Amino acid sequence: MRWRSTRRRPARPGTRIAATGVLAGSLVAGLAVTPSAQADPATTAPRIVPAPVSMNTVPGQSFTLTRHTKIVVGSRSADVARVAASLAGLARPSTGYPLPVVGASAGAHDAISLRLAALPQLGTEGYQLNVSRGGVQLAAPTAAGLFHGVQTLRQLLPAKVESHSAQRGPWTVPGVTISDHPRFAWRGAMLDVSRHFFTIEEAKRYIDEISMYKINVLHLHLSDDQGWRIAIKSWPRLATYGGSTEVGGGPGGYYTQKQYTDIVRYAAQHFITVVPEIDSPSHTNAALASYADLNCDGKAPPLYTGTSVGFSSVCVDKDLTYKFFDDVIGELAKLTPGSYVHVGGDEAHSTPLSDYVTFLDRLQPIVHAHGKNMIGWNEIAQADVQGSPATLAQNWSILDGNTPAADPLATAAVQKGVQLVTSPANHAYLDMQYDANSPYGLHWAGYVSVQKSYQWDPATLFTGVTEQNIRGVEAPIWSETLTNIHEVEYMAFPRLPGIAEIGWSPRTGRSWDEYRTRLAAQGPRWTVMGVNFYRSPEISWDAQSATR
Ligand code: NGO
Repeated sequence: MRWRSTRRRPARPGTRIAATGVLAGSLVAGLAVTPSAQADPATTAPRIVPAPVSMNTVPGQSFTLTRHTKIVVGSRSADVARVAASLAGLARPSTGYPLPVVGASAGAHDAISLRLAALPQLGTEGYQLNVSRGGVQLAAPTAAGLFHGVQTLRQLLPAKVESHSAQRGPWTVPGVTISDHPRFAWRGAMLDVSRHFFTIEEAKRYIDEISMYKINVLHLHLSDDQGWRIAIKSWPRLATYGGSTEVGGGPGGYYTQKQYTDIVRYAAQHFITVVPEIDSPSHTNAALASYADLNCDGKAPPLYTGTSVGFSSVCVDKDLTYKFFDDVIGELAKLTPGSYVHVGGDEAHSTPLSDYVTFLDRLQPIVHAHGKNMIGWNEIAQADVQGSPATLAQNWSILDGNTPAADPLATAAVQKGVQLVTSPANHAYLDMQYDANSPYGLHWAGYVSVQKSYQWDPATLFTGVTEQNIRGVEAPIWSETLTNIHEVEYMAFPRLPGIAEIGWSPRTGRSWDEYRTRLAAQGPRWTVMGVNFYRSPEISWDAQSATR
């Protein structure tokens, strides 16, 4: 696609800064902002990621929190009350203010007010945020919208609001009017907990971090050759034996069903839907090692701790194989409120194509029988997949990102009415190294700089695929080289917010030069939060980001 560079024309104070022209943050009143180490909050349009659909800055107006400020909940809804509580939980420790959560009768003066409102134009996740001298008014059609609005409000407050200890104010929110809603319904992040296991605390920390950028899907890659990570009661050895190692031979681990439910619930509180993946028919060595009967020759292979792919396959001819997936998907479906189960389907190099198609054609009805829709990696488009019900194919091809290319699997999916989730490996794979000096990561899809991770668009990846064929975007993070959440953070930040923006913000007006000035403002926030981010030299980070 053709990237429009930021149009640098002067803005009058109060100018509407909308995505159809110039995105928020690119302009100072009367001055273009160049990527700078420091931005003066008094004169700069707020730098929000993902960029809101529209933002008016209101000069001369701002709201400063005081010890009398209250959080007013204007709707009787447990979900809204929870969103209010999360805002209070964030801001109380750092401001030192009581910030009581109170009902609408307390009045809206000196308050942050949250209320549900009939605003159908904002869809199921949008919100409106108005900041004026008297307070902050946040309105949305759903609690999810209010939650996303709170994430924007966080970025309007000084970075130190993220601190767990009392900080000095002032806690000033600039005067703005924001109207915002997402471009795509699916804005995902994938965590591979199979190659290396990540604890529930680590999974929750990642949920905290991705939800700040309005990600709404957490895809958990729960099984692979190196480890099975979810307890299945009808096949207990999957977890106890198949989960007992990981890449490099460490002890691995698995989630009990109660722990998995805890992650799902925690994600839901952040308006994130968990999509569990059981990879098949390849990437199944951990299962094949756990149960000899799943193998065509009846012999269990040893556990695997290397990093090869595509060597394992379930036995497509055995009925037991389908009983196995029926049991596994059945248990998982009961634990998963979201409507999707991911069945993998990638890199089945040791499964002949006809067997692969037979397998997928039998697997899809099993997913549907348990009341779920199916998503798989784009190879599933070779089978008789059905767009109705809403099967999805997750494309992970290497693509130019700016010039549409013919992609046979994407074409096949779309011809079957299947929508795409786009994860181009050379742009969206967060496990790719930034450059040759990156201490972790792979580079089979090339090096993925921050700029490269941002400069692509889902609607212009493929020839013959339009925006209507696309459900959204997803940033996978595979963990062959990543052993803990700090290493995951280093790969995800600062690239994940850019993928989140591609999923949320309008396409028109996005430009790298403008984006990098907004991204620079995230550095101090992550520094305060203790997020281990890569201080890429591509970004002129705001000063407070440097300290470590
Ligand atoms: C590929 C492969 C995974 C690897 C990953 C590493 C897909 C869909 N299958 O992506 O097994 O872990 O690359 O980047």
